[in-house]
Amino acid sequence: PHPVRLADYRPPEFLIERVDLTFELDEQVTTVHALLEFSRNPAATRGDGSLTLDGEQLELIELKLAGQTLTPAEYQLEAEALRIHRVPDRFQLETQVRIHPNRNTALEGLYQSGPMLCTQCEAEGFRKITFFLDRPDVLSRFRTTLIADQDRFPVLLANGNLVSETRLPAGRHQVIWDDPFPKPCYLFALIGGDLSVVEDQFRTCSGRDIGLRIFVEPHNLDRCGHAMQALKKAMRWDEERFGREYDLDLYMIVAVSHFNMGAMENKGLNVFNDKFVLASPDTATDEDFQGIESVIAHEYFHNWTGNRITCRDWFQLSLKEGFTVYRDQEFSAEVGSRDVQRIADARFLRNHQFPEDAGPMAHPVRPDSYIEINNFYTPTVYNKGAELVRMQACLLGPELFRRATDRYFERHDGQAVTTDDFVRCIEEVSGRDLAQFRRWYAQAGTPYLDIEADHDATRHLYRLRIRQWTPPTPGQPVKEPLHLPFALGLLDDQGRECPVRLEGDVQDQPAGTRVLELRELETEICVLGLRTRPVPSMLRGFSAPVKLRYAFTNADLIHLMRYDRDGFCRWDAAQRLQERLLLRLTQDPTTLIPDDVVAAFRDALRDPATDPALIAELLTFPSESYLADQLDVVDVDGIHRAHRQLASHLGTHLNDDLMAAYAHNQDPAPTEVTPRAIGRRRLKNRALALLMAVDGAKVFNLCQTQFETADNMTDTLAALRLLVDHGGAAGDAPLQRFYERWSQVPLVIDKWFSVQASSCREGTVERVRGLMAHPDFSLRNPNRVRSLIGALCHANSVQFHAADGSGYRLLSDVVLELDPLNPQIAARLLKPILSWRRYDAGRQAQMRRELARVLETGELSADVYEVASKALD
Ligand code: BAL
Ligand code: ZN
Repeated sequence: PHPVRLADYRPPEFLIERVDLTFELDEQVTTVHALLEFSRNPAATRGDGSLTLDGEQLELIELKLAGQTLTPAEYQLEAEALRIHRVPDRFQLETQVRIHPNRNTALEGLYQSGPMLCTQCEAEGFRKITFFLDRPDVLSRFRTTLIADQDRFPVLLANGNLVSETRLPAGRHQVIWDDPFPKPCYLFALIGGDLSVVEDQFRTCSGRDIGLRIFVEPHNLDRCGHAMQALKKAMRWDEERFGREYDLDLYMIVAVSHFNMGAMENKGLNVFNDKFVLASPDTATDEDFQGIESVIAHEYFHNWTGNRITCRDWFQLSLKEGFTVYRDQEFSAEVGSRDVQRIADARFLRNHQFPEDAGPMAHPVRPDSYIEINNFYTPTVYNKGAELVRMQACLLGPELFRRATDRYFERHDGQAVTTDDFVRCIEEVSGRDLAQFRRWYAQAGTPYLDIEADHDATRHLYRLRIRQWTPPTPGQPVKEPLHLPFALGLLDDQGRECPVRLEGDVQDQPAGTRVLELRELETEICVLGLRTRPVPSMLRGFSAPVKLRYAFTNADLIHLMRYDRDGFCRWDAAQRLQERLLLRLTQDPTTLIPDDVVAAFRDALRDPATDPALIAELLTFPSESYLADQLDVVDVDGIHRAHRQLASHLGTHLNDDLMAAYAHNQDPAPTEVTPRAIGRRRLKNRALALLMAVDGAKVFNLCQTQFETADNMTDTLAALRLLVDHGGAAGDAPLQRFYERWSQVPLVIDKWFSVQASSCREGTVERVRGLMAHPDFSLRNPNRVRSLIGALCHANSVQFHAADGSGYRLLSDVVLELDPLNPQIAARLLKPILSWRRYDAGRQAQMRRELARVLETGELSADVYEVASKALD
């Protein structure tokens, strides 16, 4: 397969103004009739007079140009294209093709999910539905006619507004939809099925009433309430915060059980992985509830950032994804806790994006080449992309940033644009030059800030020296300095905020955070008027996605943990203390755990003024995979042992306080999912986990009782995980009971698989192999694959990296079996062995062998080929 390069971008030679599609829907054979109005694009250079359309796995039945059937001599049909040798400047093209939804296991294009038919077209799935210019810069008006058996497919949906519904002979019916907004074909969607609907309404800021509908299979009807509430909140928030009003009269969401991604923002007809729609307290965890709220909001926000303004090409994916993730993070921060949200953002970046930047698939937020675009729906494009938007918002401040986004929406509505166009709006409104900032979009890798400080007690001067550098990444050996906001606070020895006064300040500085800007390789910040040495609180709010290195003393970190007003820095201090200890314990299990550190965690537990959710975060250790990233050679077993050792130490020395926190946060309203109730449950279950790290019948019984009596899934699952991890064979009975209780609810059975696959219990790899033969397991359902194979490979370092290589073998066996079915999911699974270079020689050899085995095997998809070959490069 050949790479596609940003440098080769050319505007499309033809545009398609109108698209009229008629589907005769059937699981086995669907006929797609397309009437397309082409015209030459005046902005493009003229080619050789031919037209090339994208098309894959389409059986061509009819091809007419301007009403005339074309003879085989007039066109050429290739595996992935249809070339018509000669076309005029303006013409109508008519095609008819056959496709086979029930054979579509890749879940791109039109496919069957259980009893339903549904579509997924982003990024390049529309070419599996009909011949088209399948690229995001071709925007067309779509009209869609759906014809199907009335009994099997009573509900027929497509984008836009409903035009008509007609009964047809022989038990069939026809429904016509029209979307007045021009859109790229990746936003096309249709649904056919026997679905029930939950309806509601939303009155927009201008007084228009919008019909809101969530379609699900009938037995799921009572689990849509949370999603509907989230949708209404998101619609209001987008009006208030970004001035964005919804445009169509109808907003539809459909939940499907087979879906590669989380959800898809198709215009007016979002298709969702049912995991991000369906919830009731007995079947969904707090995390699920929060995930639903944020994904519902994310897809809704795409209506403006993605749909009304879309991407010129797929290299610009972060234009819509980075901005939309920023918007959903801000929404979650405002409806929940800003500190806790920011901690979650930072943790995600550290656990997933930083390792990507440090591995063989490292790429800029705006990549400059790809083999398979599906491989670039990544933490870098999404989450680092969101950080770039956030940094620009931080540099401008809220008012100017709002003016800049207003300008962006106004100027580019209805267009397909680039990340550069976005930055230009920021520059124009603010009058700032962001030329250097733009490097963030083009340069891969995580920058380091190496910081040193000294205090001059006679001159009352505090000096910070900051050196920034970015390690090389594949294809980018040399890195340039970046422009970034550095939010700084200084705490005195009583924990009070000091003013950050700099030389040349004309105004008095209030005490508190000051946002400074770094641009140079080395920057010196000289703060005046400090009699005593302060403790620096740096990168407040995680003001830039960088790795900060500074020789904090334990006392500094304890001080920040205790006094910092900035939730991120408080958490970061706790993380640094834990990381330091865990890495020392990894190297030497006899390392002493200092009493003052234990006392700091005790103080956090006892602090009545702190949100329980934040206390839970302070007590949650850096993940084993994050710790692995901090070592030159990963010590899988040492890290796991250190994790258990620290948990057990805290469990022992904080026993009374943990017990008290557990008892105090036994929720009086166990089925409530408010941020407060969620935070209390989180703290309670973190306390339980630390207590369970110490052997003892009393706590084990407590955990068992929680499992048996809990009436919400958060508590049930937290207890089940602990019983399985710590109970050995005693975990089997609860697992069996859980299965029997929930065997009819697939999303809960996903959890049953995942608890077993992520358990640190010996023999997990073998058990996962056994579970692959379980009647409920299927490689054809991505949620199932993620819950079993994904959980083992991505969330269970110690078992997956078993020294005998059994985890790697299982992974490559699955990838090889899955690739012909669903390449997108197969390629994603490979992630944990891409960084093989970071392990010991024995594991390296085993991972390399499995990657080579994958690469050597017959016909690989472009998806898997790209990932595996880059890893071995
Ligand atoms: N556009 C793909 C799914 C999402 O990011 O919303
Ligand atoms: Zn998105």
